[in-house]
Amino acid sequence: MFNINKALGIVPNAAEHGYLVDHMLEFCHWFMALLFVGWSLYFLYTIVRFHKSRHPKADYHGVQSKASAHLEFSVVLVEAVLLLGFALPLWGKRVNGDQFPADAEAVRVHAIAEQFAWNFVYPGADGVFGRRHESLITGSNPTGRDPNDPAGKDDLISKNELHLQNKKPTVVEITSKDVIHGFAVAHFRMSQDAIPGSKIPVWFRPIVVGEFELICSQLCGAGHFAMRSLVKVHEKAEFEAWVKETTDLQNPAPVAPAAPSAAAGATTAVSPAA
Ligand SMILES: [Cu+2]
Repeated sequence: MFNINKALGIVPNAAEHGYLVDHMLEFCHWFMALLFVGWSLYFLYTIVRFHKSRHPKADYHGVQSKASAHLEFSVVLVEAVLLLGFALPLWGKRVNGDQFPADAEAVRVHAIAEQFAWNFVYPGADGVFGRRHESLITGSNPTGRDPNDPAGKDDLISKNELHLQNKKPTVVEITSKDVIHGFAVAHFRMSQDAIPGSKIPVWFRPIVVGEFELICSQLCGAGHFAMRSLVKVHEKAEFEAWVKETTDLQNPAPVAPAAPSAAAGATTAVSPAA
């Protein structure tokens, strides 16, 4: 069937819940197209039907038939069904805390917006985000990480690159350092404002491996147009490799002290090539 969403240039869906949004959009577009054609035809009809040559004198009683009232009522009914039957339940499902994936089974990221960039923080190997505070934010500490919190020692920071694992539920907690920004990924059919002082969680499950674009969806200043970020959805092994590589780069494991000579001899014994 002819797909209005596609004809209007919607980007392909890349998130599990995206099809639900697309179905609703498709239905809305068909409904609006029907209304547009219907009312346009009615408009043309009235131009002819009530032309001055046929009605030299105005009729002060107006329409007697109830047809237009019934039509208006049906339109309101369809709109109510759209809103109460589709839009609100879908929204409820997306924001209901009970339906969020458990921490252990999700990729968790904190997204911190600023003029004009995105900082992403991952909890690192311990799975715990370290403390952060806005008073600690400096040029070299863009996320305000508290150096005294051991949980934050292994946190990973990625600027303008959001790395995700395909098929794995993802929870992003969104906030902002300065003004209101918007976290919007059209391919994931999602958009959520980033509000200073608020931490707003969203969740989704990417289902397509590839590169997508995250844009700021709130006019946030002179550099707004450039406030975009790469979203890279990896296969599991590739994602784990990225985590390891970033960990080695940002939080290298402390170098082990030189082994005593006896141990060195043992190593030589099992590995003659060395
Ligand atoms: Cu912005």
